[in-house]
Amino acid sequence: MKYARPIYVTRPVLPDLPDFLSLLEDIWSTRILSNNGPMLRRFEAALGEYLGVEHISIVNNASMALVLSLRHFGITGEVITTPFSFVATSHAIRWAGAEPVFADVDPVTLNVDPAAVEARITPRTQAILAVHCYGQPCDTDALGDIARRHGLRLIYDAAHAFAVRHDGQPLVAVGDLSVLSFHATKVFNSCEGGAIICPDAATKDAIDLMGNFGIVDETTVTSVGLNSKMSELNAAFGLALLPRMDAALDARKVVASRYWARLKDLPGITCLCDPAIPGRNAYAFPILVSPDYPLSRDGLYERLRDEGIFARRYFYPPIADLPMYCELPSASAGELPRARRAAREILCLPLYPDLAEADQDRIIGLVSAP
Ligand code: T4K
Repeated sequence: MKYARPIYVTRPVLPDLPDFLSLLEDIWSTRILSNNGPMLRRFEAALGEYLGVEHISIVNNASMALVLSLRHFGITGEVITTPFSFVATSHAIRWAGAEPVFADVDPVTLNVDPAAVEARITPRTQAILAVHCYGQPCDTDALGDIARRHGLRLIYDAAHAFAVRHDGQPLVAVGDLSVLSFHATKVFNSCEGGAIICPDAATKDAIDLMGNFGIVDETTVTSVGLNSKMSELNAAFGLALLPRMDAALDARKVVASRYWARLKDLPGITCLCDPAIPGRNAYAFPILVSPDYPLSRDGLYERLRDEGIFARRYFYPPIADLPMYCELPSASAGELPRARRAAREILCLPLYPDLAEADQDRIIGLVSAP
C-alpha cells in the first residue's frame, strides 16, 4: 500500500459523546425504545426549530420518506424525475407503484430542467419528483409554475439539502412535500434516518399514521400502512448532534472554499458548487472532468484511488442506464444527453468538516498536476 490511511469522500459528523450518553441514560430510565417515544418527539421539535419549519415527520430513512410522500398523494401514474441522482429517487417511485419518466437536466446545476419536465407531461402524469442535487436548489419557481398549471404534485428529494436556504426561506419548505436524508454520509445524520417536511399538521398526522401501520388506536386500523418509525436511539443521536451543526456547516464551507479557490480556474475542470453563495450547505465538492483535462474522469478517479483518496462518481451510471429503467421510452439512446454527459464527467472530491488541510492540499495537488 502506497499511502498511510485512506481519505474517504465523506466522514460522518458525530455528536459530543457525553451529550449522546446523557440522552441514552434517559432512554435507559424510560425503557421506551420506539413508537413515537419522548426522544423522537424532542428530536422533531428541535429539528423543526433548527430548520425553521413547523411540521416534520421523522422516519427511518429518506427512501422510505419518498415512498410515503408519493403514497400520501396516491400517485400511481407517471412521475417525471431526474436521471441524475442516487438510485433511491427512482426506486421510490417504483415502490410507490408508479412509473418514472426521465427528463434531462440543466447543464449548470445538474438539476432537472423545467422545460424538459414540461415536454414530458402526458395525461398519465401525476407528479414531479425533483432532486436538489448536491444541495443546489432546483428552479423552484419554474417547477412550481408547471405543477400548478398542469395540476401535478411537486415533491422534492432534498436528501442533500439540509439547512439550505433559498429566496429567504428554508428550501425544504418549498413544494408539496420535501424529503431529507439523515444517512451517515449526509451533512446531518442520525446514522440512518430521514424526514418529510409537511405543509400542515393534518399532512404530518396522515404521514405519521401511514408510517405506523395505519394504526389509530389499539383496535382501529384505517389504512394499509407500513413501518417507517425511527428508533429512540437514532433520535437521541440526531438530537445530540444538532448543537454541533452550525460549526459543522461552517467547517464544510471552509473546506469547499479552499477547493473552489484553487481548482476553479484549472483547465479541463469545472467546479459546480460555489460555497460563497449565501444559504448553501457545501454538501459535496463535485467537479466535471472534461475531455481537455490531461486524464479521463476515470483516469483521475483511479489516480486518486492509487494514492488512497476515494473520490466518488456520484452519480454514475445515470439511473436511466440501469437495467431496471433502461427500457423506458424516456431512457432510450439519444435522450438525456446532458445527464449522460454529466454522469460521464462527474467526480466528487472528499469533503467533510474535519478534512485535514494537509490532506486537502495533497488532493488539490494531485488534481492540479495529475
Ligand atoms: N435521494 C438522494 C438524492 C440520495 O443521495 C440518497 C442517498 C437517497 C435519496 C436515499 O437516502 P437514504 O435512504 O440512504 O436515507 C451513500 C449513502 O448510502 C446514501 O444514503 C446516499 N444517498 C448516497 C449518495 O451515498 P454509498 O453506497 O455510496 O455509500 P458508502 O457506504 O460507499 O459511503 C461513502 C463513504 O462514506 C465511505 O467510503 C466511507 C464513508 N462512510 C460511510 C458510512 C456509511 C463513513 O465514514 N461512515 C459510514 O458510516 O451510498
